[in-house]
Amino acid sequence: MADPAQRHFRTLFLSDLHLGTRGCQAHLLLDFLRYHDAETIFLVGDIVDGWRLKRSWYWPQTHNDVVQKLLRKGRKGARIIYLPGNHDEFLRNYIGTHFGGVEVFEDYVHETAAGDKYLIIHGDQFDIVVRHAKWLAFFGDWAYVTAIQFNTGLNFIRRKLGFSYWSLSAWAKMKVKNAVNFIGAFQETLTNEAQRRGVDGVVCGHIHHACDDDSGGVRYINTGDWVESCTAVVEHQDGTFEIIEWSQIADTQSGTEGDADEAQIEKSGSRVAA
Ligand SMILES: [Mn+2]
Repeated sequence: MADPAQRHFRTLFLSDLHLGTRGCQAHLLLDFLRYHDAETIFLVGDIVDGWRLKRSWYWPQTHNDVVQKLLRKGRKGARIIYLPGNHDEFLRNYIGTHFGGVEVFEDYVHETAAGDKYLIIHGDQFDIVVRHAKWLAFFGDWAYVTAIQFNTGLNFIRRKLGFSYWSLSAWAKMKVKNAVNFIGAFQETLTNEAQRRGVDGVVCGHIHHACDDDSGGVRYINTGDWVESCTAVVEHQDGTFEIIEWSQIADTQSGTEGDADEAQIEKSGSRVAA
């Protein structure tokens, strides 16, 4: 018998789970996955934190359970599409292939039930553009495309040399005054990219800040993360989108002070750079 609380969507978008780090809210995520199903599941990058795991191995049972739960959804018929981010960019070596029923792409154009096209991409590809937006605008499209290639190449070299990913958003968050500017600049850059590719919108992650905004000409949707905000994006059967803030819903469902306190301690315990 179906669980009455079970919700079934056309599409589910998740990003920035950061499995393999203490910051990942795996318990809340497992709870979320228990109640939410979809025909297609997009894993929009930074799902497994390869950078952190390389430094120190952290892989508790709950993180394993998350992977198993996702793979089980795949076996039961869901299409699972994985778009690597900067923290799991080791998977960029596998673009165009699939493993365990999971397909790997650099980015993907998804068509909604309403017939709108959305670019699905993690977003770290544009870090350098976000940082140097004004200069790049001055030099035009050539500089823009070159900058993205440079960004990808630079991080490839850093990885080969054993350095960690230089995180633009972590850098911006350190300079708190710039954080709001940074979020805005990221949104603007991704919105421009969607326009450049002639799609109706973009679904991305990377900056750990959920958002749904169409004021920029195309729709900008950010899935948020499962480190701090515990948010996901769903597409309903009619093609409309919704941000689900699971930490809030889970808190009201459980209704116990203890759970909320525990989640709060976990939250403040370990932050992960986007
Ligand atoms: Mn990221």
